Amino acid sequence: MGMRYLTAGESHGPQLTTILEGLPAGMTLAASDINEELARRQKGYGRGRRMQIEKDTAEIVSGVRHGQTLGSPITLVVKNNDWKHWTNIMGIESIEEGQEDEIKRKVTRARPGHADLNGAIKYGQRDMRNVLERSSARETTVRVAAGAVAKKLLSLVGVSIVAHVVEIGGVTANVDSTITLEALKGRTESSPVRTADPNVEQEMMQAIDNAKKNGDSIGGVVEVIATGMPVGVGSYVHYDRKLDGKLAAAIMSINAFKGVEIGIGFEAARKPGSEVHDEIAWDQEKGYYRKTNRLGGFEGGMTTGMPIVVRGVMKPIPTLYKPLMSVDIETKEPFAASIERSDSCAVPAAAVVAESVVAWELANALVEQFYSDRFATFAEEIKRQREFAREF
Ligand code: EPS
Repeated sequence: MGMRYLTAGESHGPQLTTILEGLPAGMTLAASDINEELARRQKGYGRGRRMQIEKDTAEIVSGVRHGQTLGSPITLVVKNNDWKHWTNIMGIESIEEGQEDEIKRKVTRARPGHADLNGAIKYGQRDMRNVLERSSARETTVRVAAGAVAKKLLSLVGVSIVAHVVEIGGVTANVDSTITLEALKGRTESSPVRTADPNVEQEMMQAIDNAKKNGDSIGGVVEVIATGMPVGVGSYVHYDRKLDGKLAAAIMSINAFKGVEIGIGFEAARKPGSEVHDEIAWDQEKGYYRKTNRLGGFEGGMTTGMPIVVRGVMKPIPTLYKPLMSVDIETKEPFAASIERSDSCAVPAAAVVAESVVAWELANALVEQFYSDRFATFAEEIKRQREFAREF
């Protein structure tokens, strides 16, 4: 038995919704656990005007009673404040033929790098608003809400997780590898670009300013670190149960993400085996451990008990003030794709999304492996696994 979640909602529709299923009953959960994470996602230098309109908060409308999960589906709702400006354009009821031009804000000009054209062809939509409303990264709001519930579960069983920005527009952070997760959290939370390296913070912000000034956008790299996972979560037995594979898929599922690495990742291609693998050691207190963590917490598709380190690459947002050439699907004429508003950089926000999707996968892997309908029994099983691994 595992967990699953579904999200629904359009960027300028009335609300975003997610339904989470499979969490054990008896876990403490409050709306504030979720709202703190939603606020983190909205922050970050380089965001556009839409984030000033929204103040994302989740309402829990099912699955929780008096602060505890019931074991039934948990439904979370986040209202779009912007909906009030879009009520007619995004209306549910059918409209008269003559009203089309006035009401629909029809999009026939495909923006390069977006889902617009492929989505329009796939669903046979002559109005690409029917695609972009859902392909918008606005959807990540409820993925962060789902991730917040997963993070709560992880925190209650001794797993901590944090994401930070390691690169923006070619400016790279240099973070001491011995930094504790708590210190990393503290530093990133007070940084406008969510980096733990104060020396490059200004430079990153400058890179964002430059991009904005040039009507351009920039991408970057985010890193998620999770500590406290017990040994042996995941599987070497089946390809579709390898936990590192699931994390890779989760990172790649985030809007605008184009690559993923675990541990030293692509660097491993350029090093001999003796500099890639981590030596195994044992001591009374910790049990088995690795002297280094170049493999980022995974061997054989399973956790090693070392910190999990996953990195993701976000491309620059494709909505550009500086136009790229494209084609109008009505006229087939070329045009320069331009826009009204956009984020020039959403990498700091994407770090929170990456943290959330990784948290979900880790929580799900624990629920699958140590399943109980009752949260206390589930937590007890995880504790037993840790003791077993230490004494093995
Ligand atoms: C987005 C376009 C912008 C962003 C949006 C993602 O929205 P709008 O079209 O309303 O200006 O602000 O991000 C969010 C709304 C969000 O919550 O992160 C897009 O096209 O992907």
